[in-house]
Amino acid sequence: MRLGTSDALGISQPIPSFMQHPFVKRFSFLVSGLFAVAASTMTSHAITVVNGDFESAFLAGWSGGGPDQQYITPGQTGQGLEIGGLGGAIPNSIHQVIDGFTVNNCYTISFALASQWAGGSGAQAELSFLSGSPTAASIFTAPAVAGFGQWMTFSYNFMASSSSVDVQFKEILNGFDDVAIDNVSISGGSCCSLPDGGMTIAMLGLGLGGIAAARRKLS
Ligand SMILES: [Ca+2]
Ligand SMILES: [Ca+2]
Repeated sequence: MRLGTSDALGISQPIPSFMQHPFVKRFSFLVSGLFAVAASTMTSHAITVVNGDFESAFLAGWSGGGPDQQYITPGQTGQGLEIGGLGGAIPNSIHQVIDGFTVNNCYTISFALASQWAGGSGAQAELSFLSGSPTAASIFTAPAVAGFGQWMTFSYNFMASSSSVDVQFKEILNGFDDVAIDNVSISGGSCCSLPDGGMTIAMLGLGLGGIAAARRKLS
């Protein structure tokens, strides 16, 4: 890898002045490695959930649903989507293949849920990854307030094992109740809380330690 011409990402960059220092030139392989690691930890891609706020046309961007399976509801903001639909507590689902992920990076998906009937302890939705992520499914319970009267925002961390992840929300039978969803969004693109993230930080530390050790040897 040649410094100053292109980095590991193939992007041309000017040579920083400190790169001309004899010490830095001698141990450029360490510095370049450090730059590559730093670049990988800072890489972030915008992740777009199509119609994540459900303000577009009915079910635009989402698959798996249909008329009499889902309904537009009052939302957390604007309008939301009732996942279960007709009659109450029908385990219907919606899913969307979302692109733009970096493999082995972790992300946070956020979404809001509300109950239609609040006949029990609150309507429930299961979040699962049909493909593109090894992260386990999880069930979330909306506030037990009828008429979609109270929304709660949830967040869940997951790892991408593919550039495309198929995200599904499914109604879970929890008494006679239907769950509504709104404001699905995804952020992140680094691995801070998962094992890979720890390894990246450790590698960064090793890189800094290596340079410090080399500096001590020189002096
Ligand atoms: Ca909305
Ligand atoms: Ca219903």
